[in-house]
Amino acid sequence: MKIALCILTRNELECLKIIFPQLPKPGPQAGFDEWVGIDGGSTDGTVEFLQAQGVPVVGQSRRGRGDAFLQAFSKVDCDAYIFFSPDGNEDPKDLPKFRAHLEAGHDLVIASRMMKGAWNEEDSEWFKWRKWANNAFNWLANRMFGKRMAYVTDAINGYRAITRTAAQKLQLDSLDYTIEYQMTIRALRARLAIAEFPTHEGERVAGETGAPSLPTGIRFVKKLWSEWTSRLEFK
Ligand SMILES: Nc1nc2c(ncn2[C@@H]2O[C@H](COP(=O)(O)OP(=O)(O)O)[C@@H](O)[C@H]2O)c(=O)[nH]1
Ligand SMILES: [Mg+2]
Repeated sequence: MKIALCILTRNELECLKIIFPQLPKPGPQAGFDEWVGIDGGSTDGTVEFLQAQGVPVVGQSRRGRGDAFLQAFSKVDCDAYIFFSPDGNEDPKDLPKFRAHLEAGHDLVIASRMMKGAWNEEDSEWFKWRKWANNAFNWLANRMFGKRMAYVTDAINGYRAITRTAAQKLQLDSLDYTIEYQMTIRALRARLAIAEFPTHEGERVAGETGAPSLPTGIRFVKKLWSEWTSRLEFK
C-alpha cells in the first residue's frame, strides 16, 4: 500500500523549522512512502522551506484547510493519505502507527486525544472547556450518525489517515476547519471501518491557531445540522 504524508501548511515557517527535522524521511521505517506539502497560500517562506528539503508542494486555488484535503485527494497519487499539521500539536512519533491499521483493512484511522492512554492539550488544566466542547461534538456525531457502530472518541482531530477509496466514496466538500468532522460523520454513516489509537497532543510551538474557538464551534454546529439534513446515501 502506497501511503503519502500530506503536510498541511499556511504560514507555518517558524513551526516547520522546529518540527520538520523531527519527521522521518519517506521509507519503510517511516510509515509513509512519499511526502507532499499542501499549502494554502503562505507568504512567509513555508513553500520555499519545504521545497529546499525536497518536499514537493501542491498549492490551493481556494482558501481553507478543508480545501487542502480536497487538493490532496485530487492531486496526490497514492492508496492512502496521512494528514499532518507541523505546528507542534501532533506527535511525529505516531507516524509509523497508521500503516498497520490501514493494511488491516481500516478505511479511516484517527489519532485520538480523548481515548484511554491519550493526552489532550488541556489535560493539565482543571477547566477543560475546549476538550468538553470537543467531547460534546463527539457524542452528538456518534448518537446521530453512528448507531450500532463502535464509539469514535475523537471525531475532530486532524491527525488521521484515510484510504483513497474511502475518500472518494465520502464525497467530502467542507472547505474549512469542519473537514475532519464531516469526514468522520460520513464515515460513520457509510459504516466504514474506523480505527483509533491514543496520541499525546502537544502545544503549538510558534505562531497562532487559525481556528479561534467560538467561530469554529459555530461552524461545527452548522455542519452537524447540514449533515443531518442532507439526503446523501452511501451504499
Ligand atoms: N494547506 C492548508 N493548511 C492550513 C490552512 N489553514 C490552516 N492550515 C494548517 O493546518 C494546521 C492546523 O491549523 P491550526 O490553525 O493550528 O488549527 P488548530 O490546530 O485546529 O488550532 C496548521 O499546520 C496550519 O498551517 C489552509 O488553508 N491550507
Ligand atoms: Mg494546530
